[in-house]
Amino acid sequence: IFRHIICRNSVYPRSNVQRFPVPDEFVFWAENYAEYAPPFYTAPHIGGQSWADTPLPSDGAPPQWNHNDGQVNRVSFHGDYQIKDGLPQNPIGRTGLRGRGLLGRWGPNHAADPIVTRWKRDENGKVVSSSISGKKILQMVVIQRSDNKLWAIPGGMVDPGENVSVTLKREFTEEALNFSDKGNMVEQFFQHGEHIYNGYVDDFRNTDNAWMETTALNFHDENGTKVGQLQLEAGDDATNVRWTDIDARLKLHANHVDIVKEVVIKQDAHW
Ligand code: RP5
Ligand code: MG
Ligand code: MG
Repeated sequence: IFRHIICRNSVYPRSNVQRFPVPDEFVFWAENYAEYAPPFYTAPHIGGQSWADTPLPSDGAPPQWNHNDGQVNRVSFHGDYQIKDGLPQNPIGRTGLRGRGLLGRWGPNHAADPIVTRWKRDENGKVVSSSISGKKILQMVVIQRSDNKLWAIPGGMVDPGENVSVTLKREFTEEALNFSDKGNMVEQFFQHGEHIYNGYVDDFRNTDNAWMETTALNFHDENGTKVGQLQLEAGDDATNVRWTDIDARLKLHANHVDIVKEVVIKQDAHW
């Protein structure tokens, strides 16, 4: 069973709040952890933001937990989550921190991750295979995140009322093409995605009451003549962008490598 790691035992990002230590054996809520006393923290700057919920607990009507009202999707891919003391509970388990931290929503915060791939080619345009596995080498577009400096899938949050298919193309255009509209080719390219993953992301911002979930699709440029030949340019919250070879040495933000690995299996590529 999956246990989150990245969202435990560290100082919470952009703060000096130390998470309460959560050893492996106490991650799941079902394990009794009597000493557990995590601090409560919500980053001050998210107050009043249009993309953020209002503070909890409050006297007003609570958000519609486990429900999608067409604007905000509060449904988790992991089934109905519990509400404890008025706050939604992380479906994977303890993170050492209560509150929302840097996340706007209580409960699931839905993101979308476009995995844009092409085959590695030599200078003559011939596809390169690994001398070890004999399999073709995949390349993908990665961006360097400005918040933690880690390379990552160019993903982002689903805006209120936005269809995930729109988020996938929008975030790629913002972060890897610096908002430049490359016209119909990119539009067409993003209409043919292969579904890869729906669910929890082990993101460094997760808390006991707010967590990231994503929808990841693979957009593959088989001949390298579409997005595979575009000039990339980092934009928005990305400080760098590049094509990278995919293999067992790849290190990415959160547990993005687990998601990328699924693409490798589907494409029967070198790992
Ligand atoms: C990740 O954070 C998700 O998988 C997605 O890539 C990203 C969304 O957050 P922002 O990039 O908008 O910060 O964990
Ligand atoms: Mg973004
Ligand atoms: Mg992003």
